[in-house]
Formats: sequence, C-alpha cells, structure tokens
Amino acid sequence: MKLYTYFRSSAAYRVRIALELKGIPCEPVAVDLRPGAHRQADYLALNPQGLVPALEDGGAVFGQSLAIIEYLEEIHPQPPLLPRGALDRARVRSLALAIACDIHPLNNLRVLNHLRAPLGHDQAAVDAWYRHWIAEGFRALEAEAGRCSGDGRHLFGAGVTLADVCLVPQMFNARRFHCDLAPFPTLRAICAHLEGMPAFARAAPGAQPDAV
Ligand SMILES: N[C@@H](CCC(=O)N[C@@H](CS)C(=O)NCC(=O)O)C(=O)O
Repeated sequence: MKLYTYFRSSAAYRVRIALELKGIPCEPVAVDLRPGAHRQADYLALNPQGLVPALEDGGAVFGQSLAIIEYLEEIHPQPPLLPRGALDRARVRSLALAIACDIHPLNNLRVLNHLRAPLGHDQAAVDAWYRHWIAEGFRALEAEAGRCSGDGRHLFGAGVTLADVCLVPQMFNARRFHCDLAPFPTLRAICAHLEGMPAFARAAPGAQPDAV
C-alpha cells in the first residue's frame, strides 16, 4: 500500500492518522504541492483530481481522504473509527463532513491561489477569508461538541472516531493561519488530548519524512 501525501496536507494528515490508529503499514510517497507536483502529468495520470492524498492498493489508485479512510475501515475494522449504531455512525459522519466538505474546501491551496490571482486579492484579504471560514465552521463544531462529546476529549462520545481524525488536521491548519481560537475551548481541549496520543503524533506534519 502506498499513500501519496504531502506533510502539510490536512486531507493527507487525516489518512495518516487512520493508518497509524489501525497499525496499517503504508509507504509514503511525497507529492510536493509547493512547486505544483500534484498538477504534473505523472501525478495526474495516477489521480486526475490533482489533489493529495491518493491511496494505491492492489494496483488501484484513488483519491478523497474520506473514501480512503472508509476503505481502510472496511478492510481493517479494528480499532473502529465509526460507532456501531446507524444513528451514531450518521452523527460521526455529519461531524466529519462538516469539516471535510464545509470548512476545508473553502480554504484549500487552489482556492487561496485563485483569490490572489486572477481575482487580485492581497494577502490580508486572503487571510481574512481563511479566518472567516474557520470561525464560521468552528462556531458550529464547538456547539456540536457540546452536544456530542462524551468526555470533552473526543468530538463524539468517549473514543476516537472519524470526527476526531478530521478535527485535528483542521485545528493544525487554523493554528498555522493564526486564527482566533479563543471562542472554541472545547475543540482546543479535544485536540490537546488527541495530539498527545502516539498515533496522532506520528501522523503529524512535523513528523513526516518530507517535512521541511
Ligand atoms: N476532498 C479532498 C480534498 C483533497 C485536497 O484538497 N487536498 C489538498 C491538500 S490538503 C490539495 O491537494 N490541494 C492542492 C491544491 O489546492 O492545489 C479529500 O478529502 O481528499
């Protein structure tokens, strides 16, 4: 199994956490987003979406971090990242999708680049855009955490789920862009707990071989 990854990619970070939690051996293949390696023909031949991560297994390559994580969950169910009951599974997916579909895509590299050129926004405007969508998304998640967290250390219930796997990388990005996190004490406490777990620490951007 190979993971096409970039150390600072939060979508790849989600998959790295899932691999570490499940103890699945996987060879990382670095795709450097800075010079645009993900837009080069050799990578587009593997993943026409031109985004990281992508997973290669059994001769097939596919992208989309949540599809990859659900695949890992199916082929390697232990430890589970989704709870047993249908309702709880839907609630965990709802939290994960709030991050992966409603926060992350608005602040992706290609979106920020498009704001700069051709739309002509300066760095201050791009930063304001970034922070606005983090604040909007985290406001909802903080409220969700109040209803869903069972122990103040996990976004849902009292064990690690797919929701946590998505939250920690998004928090990493929010810190990197100096977002105001004061209004989100529950999310900060959850991430502080999770980031102390060895699997999360091994998956962190700074621990990756391509981190520079
Ligand atoms: N929905 C996709 C998003 C993947 C994605 O946007 N990856 C980012 C890095 S976190 C990327 O490759 N960005 C390149 C770009 O925006 O040009 C997933 O969950 O895998």
